[in-house]
Amino acid sequence: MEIRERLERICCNNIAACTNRQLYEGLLEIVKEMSKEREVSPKEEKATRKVYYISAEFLIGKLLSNNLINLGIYDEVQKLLAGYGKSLADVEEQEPEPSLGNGGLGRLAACFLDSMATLGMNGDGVGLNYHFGLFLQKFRNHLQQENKNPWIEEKNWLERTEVSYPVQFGGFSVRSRMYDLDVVGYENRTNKLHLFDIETVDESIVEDGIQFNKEDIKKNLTLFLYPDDSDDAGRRLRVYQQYFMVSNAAQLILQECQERGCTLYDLPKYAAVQINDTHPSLVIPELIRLLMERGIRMEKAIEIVSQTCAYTNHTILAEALEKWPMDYLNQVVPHLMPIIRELDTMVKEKYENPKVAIIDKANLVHMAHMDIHYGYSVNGVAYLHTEILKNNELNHFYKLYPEKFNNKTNGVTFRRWLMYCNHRLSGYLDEKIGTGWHKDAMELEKLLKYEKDETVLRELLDIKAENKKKLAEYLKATQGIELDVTSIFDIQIKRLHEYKRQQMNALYIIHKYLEIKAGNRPATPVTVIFGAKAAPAYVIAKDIIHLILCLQELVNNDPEVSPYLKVVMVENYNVTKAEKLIPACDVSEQISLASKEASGTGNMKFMLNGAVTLGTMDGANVEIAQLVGEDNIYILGESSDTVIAHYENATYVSKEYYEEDADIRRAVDFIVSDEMLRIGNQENLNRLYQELINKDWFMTLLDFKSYTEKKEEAFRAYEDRMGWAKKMLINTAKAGFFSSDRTIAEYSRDIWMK
Ligand code: 26V
Repeated sequence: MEIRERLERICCNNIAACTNRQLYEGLLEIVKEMSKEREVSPKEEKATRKVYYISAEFLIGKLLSNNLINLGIYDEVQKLLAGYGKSLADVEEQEPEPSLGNGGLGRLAACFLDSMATLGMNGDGVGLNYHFGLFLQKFRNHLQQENKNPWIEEKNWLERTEVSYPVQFGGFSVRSRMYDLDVVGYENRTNKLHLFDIETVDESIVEDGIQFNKEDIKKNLTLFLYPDDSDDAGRRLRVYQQYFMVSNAAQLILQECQERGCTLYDLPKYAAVQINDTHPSLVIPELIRLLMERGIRMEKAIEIVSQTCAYTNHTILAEALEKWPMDYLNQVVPHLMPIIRELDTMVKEKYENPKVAIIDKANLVHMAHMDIHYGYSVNGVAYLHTEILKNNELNHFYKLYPEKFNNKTNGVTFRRWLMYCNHRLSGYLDEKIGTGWHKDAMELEKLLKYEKDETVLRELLDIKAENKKKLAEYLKATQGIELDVTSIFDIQIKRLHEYKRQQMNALYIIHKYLEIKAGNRPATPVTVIFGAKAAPAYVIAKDIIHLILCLQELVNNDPEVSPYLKVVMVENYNVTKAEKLIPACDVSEQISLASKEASGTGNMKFMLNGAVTLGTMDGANVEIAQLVGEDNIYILGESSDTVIAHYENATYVSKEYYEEDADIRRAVDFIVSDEMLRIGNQENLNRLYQELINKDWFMTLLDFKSYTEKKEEAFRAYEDRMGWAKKMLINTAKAGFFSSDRTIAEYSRDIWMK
């Protein structure tokens, strides 16, 4: 049946009279039906090894438009609605965004699911059905406020399934329920994202903001993503969540394998389990336990599981590498402890070095160590990151198992991050180089032949200008902020963390503000845009948000400065906002302290959409620089080697930079100036000031000088519009390598189908 007829049936034969809500719900049903038709039954399955991508986060974003594109009916639906005076964009506004992730790691998992389905692979995601996901951010009195973020409406994308498993915790047990989301590949098969939940969850126990009783596991287990882990109860709840997730995953994997005729001894032939960071690491002892329960002796079970599980590392930050106290594990999963102890004993018998032990002297269980010893692959997420793992962070392990280590540079799905979010550019590329790039991203290189074509370069500038206008309208409507669309849009959007150094960007704003005050006005005005959520218990990150919000007020209301410089902090930054911000960006801020950003994926999305990177030699920026060449990227700051040496020898002293450089001192002192204190809070601003001078663990002041110089250089280059457009073109043309289709093909070749 035609889409129009189907929609009419749902909308009582009168599409023009339908509300956007009705249209959304109607399209949701149609898309669900159509995705079902693309499911592959186990019998038709070609590959015997199925991928289970287990992850605590899947930052999938809104699904309607993405699924329409992947089903190949986006244009048709858009035209159909337009014919009745309706706008698909307005209909999309009806859909709540599921915020089932914190940032890059979760969004990567979502891109990977898209690519697996697009490449026709048999691969599902397994995670948790958080009812409120990541908190909803509001700004009040220049501070971040956290609120719950419900997304599961009566009509939604989730399908309740018949699958339900018992999960045993210390002292009590629960029953799970599996909900499925369809993962529609681009013009290809439909896979599943399995999200587990329990039926006793009680949304009403959430008090003001995001507070709730952390001890009442049966009521709170799947309420929030990463509940505040600043206290013991919060941390324990994370262990409950993690075990609940992996016990369900393990039971599902064994059930599906057996349904496909696997003897369990053959498990590695039927299943590849990818452990996305250490949150799902307990899947290793859980699978061993379940195999033993089914009559396989321990040694054999360990061997089977070790050939089934592979681990991806996403960070070298010590505080993010999970180590759980034995006390917690004894309480939450006592039945796993004999297995974990045995795994540790085997390691200790084989290797003397205490640094590779699973259980350390302080009785902490190192989750990554368990993954490396008892998984068959360990991968980093960008070239530099994997090198640092091999040569520094995980060097002891690399020496033991060099063959397990491999790199898989991250990627992003071009369906969402170009075709959907930037219709104008995507359509223009189709005209110029054909549509082959939709499936083979390397075809974007065809654009290079227009490098010197002034008409094309001008078109690219026009498209960017239109996208900037559209963003300005959106920010005006949603946050009441006026943007100068002729200004340079300089954008930094990512989780708030000291290592990402939003504070360095804020110091630049102060510097620029004072320069403009002194009469040094930029040729083209600049708009510095931020979007970031800070973890609720991360005090300094929240102070940095406070600083930015105070600067927004100060700068934008200063008539001497605001014609030349504006500051915008976008509220509740999420996938939907990223989709609007990225196409409108001129300068992409990727200024992490070298060695600390494992990869970054925003950097890839910006590049693809024709922004020029201003960044450090960190994560995937290194590969971007290699691809586009030094004329088409602005690189600043010290190298990862220098930074690593500073940490090793404790040679970085921020106060020295503060005392020796007048510009740095002027900018840092301004944080606690009278102007700022009139707007902001002494406590927050002073704490941040002290932190920068006395600690600055992530070395902001180290790169400040180089940063301001490079940023000015980039802004100067922007004046040559044709020269800049050429840089934009080269960035888009060279972005093909960063398609998650390429990344997934590599995972498949080197890890899953090996
Ligand atoms: C986690 C935590 C949790 C506790 C508080 C501090 C903290 C700091 C960082 C993290 C990061 C967890 C792992 C993660 O999200 N890594 C990101 O993974 C992306 C996909 O591979 C990658 O592009 C980012 O560079 C990396 O930061």
